[in-house]
Amino acid sequence: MARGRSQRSGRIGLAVWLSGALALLQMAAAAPAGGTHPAGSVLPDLVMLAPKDFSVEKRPKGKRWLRFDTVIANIGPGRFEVYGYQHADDPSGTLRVVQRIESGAGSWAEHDSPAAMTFAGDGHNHWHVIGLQSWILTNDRNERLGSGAKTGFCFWDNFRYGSSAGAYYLPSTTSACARRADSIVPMGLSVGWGDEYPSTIAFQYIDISGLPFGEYTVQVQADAGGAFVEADETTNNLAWSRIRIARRGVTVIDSGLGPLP
Ligand SMILES: [Ca+2]
Ligand SMILES: [Ca+2]
Ligand SMILES: [Zn+2]
Repeated sequence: MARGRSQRSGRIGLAVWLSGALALLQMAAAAPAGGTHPAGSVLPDLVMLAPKDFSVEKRPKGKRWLRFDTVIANIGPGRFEVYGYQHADDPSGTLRVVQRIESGAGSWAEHDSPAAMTFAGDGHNHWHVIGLQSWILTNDRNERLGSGAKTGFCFWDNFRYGSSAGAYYLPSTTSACARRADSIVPMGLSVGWGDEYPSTIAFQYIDISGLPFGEYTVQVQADAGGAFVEADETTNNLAWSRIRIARRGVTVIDSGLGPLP
């Protein structure tokens, strides 16, 4: 979620951010989560909602960005809670990520995740988990034409998705996405809460420069790298919207939860 729109990070910062993010994604793919957690653990379950609020932003030199809104949510039964910490073996500013899993009766187990956190890089002065969401643009033959510009995600309870309880994970109360006094960086999603990324925030787009007007599909996935343990790791991590991009704008033809039909 965006909290600031400052654009202080320059071109060098962006380059570092992108190369680091790619390397970390490869790490995540090489070491999927599958570690142990106690029997009876109460796991989170991440889902994506169908992308929405599409528009095309015209950029200098004829470039065009397809912007849209994404929401990741936790439908439970357990909380989705992580924290980042600096390990002495890692470059300064790249945090390892631990998933905390409710193991019943108020106790928690800690599960090393192959994910990583990095700071800022998108103009936001907060920490992000790399690779929590992935987005691709495909044509009607399901060929991949583009992917999301945003690779880091700071998440907390800002989109109600079925819960009647109040938000718990917040920047103001749980220091979500900020380094606490004890130097860890916590993030989380309560059961029945999600995190919304409005279409206007930094890097919330797929570059469609050079693509003709026509029909396309935007597919979104939570935890594509398998970094986090969930109650359901499969189809509910996916969602999609079929869109028509025309001179006058973008319309949604159809959308759905789960894999493409
Ligand atoms: Ca899931
Ligand atoms: Ca997962
Ligand atoms: Zn951010």
